[in-house]
Amino acid sequence: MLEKKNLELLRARLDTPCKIVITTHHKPDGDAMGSTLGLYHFLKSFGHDVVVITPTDYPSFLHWLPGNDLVVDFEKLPTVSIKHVNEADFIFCLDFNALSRINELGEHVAQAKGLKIKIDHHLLPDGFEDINYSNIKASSTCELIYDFILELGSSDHITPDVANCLYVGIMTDTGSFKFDCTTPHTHEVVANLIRKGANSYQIYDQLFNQHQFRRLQFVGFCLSNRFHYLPEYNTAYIAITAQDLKDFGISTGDTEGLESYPLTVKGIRLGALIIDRTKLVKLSLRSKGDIAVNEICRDYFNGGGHKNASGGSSTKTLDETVQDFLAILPKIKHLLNS
Ligand SMILES: [Mn+2]
Repeated sequence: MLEKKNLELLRARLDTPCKIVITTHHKPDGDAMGSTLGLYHFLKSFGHDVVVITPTDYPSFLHWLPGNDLVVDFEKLPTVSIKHVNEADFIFCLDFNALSRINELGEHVAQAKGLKIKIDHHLLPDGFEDINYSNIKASSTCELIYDFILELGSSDHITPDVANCLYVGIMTDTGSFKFDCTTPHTHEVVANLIRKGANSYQIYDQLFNQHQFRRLQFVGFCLSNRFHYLPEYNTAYIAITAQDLKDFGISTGDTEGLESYPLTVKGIRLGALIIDRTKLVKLSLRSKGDIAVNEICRDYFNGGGHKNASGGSSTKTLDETVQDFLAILPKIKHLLNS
């Protein structure tokens, strides 16, 4: 909930056209792009001058989103991006809780004069913002954007474009409504988004039925040759080499979804996807119940996220990173086997 003074301040200042920047975490996912573009269309409907700036590029399965062509990629257009950040009256920071999550763009946001509003659902925020609209119990940032719009009393500005964008983030961050974070409120929000014009079938089709055939072959290869099953620890992981990615012509977005396979095995409570991205080895951890993978990512892999879904990285080799991961298992065996 917004404090009354902040609600009044936002209502008053958003009443007259102003300059707004919306940004989100690096390598944006469905929730990051859905929330930034959903808020973009919402704010545009008031006549504001709005720019979405991403710290990096994002996967092509999100490029169909309305407004995609207007997104400014900081890595490609740093000067333009910095100018927008410096001139903005408002900077909305969505789906991240620490400026380190937006790379170098963070330094510019930190010193910008505009009012910073954070809307997010991650644990352990670092408090860089002026106004905080966060809830770690929310399924997604998109769900929070919906709540934020309602608190402003502007649900009549939820156009089909806004509704479609917000639906995307809720659908992706809840694993199509199957993760623990999916609440009755989540379903109420998506019901209203469908009423406002979100096309749930079309969104599903755009998100999940657009793979290249080689991507499916790659998934088959990983499940047959790169899948490791450790029943004594109720753990399974997939480790992918840089050469594997090369052999199948795999880009960043193509590995999306692989991290959920380990947990589909009966009895598995901790799953990892470990990929050698050449410069860094990236880890995506998933868990069930009380196994807090955000703590594992924070303590061992310079990362963080949600309790049951987190990410991190390592500067060591793939083999060394796998060994580091395996070395953690005996320490948490009591949790894995409880
Ligand atoms: Mn999110």
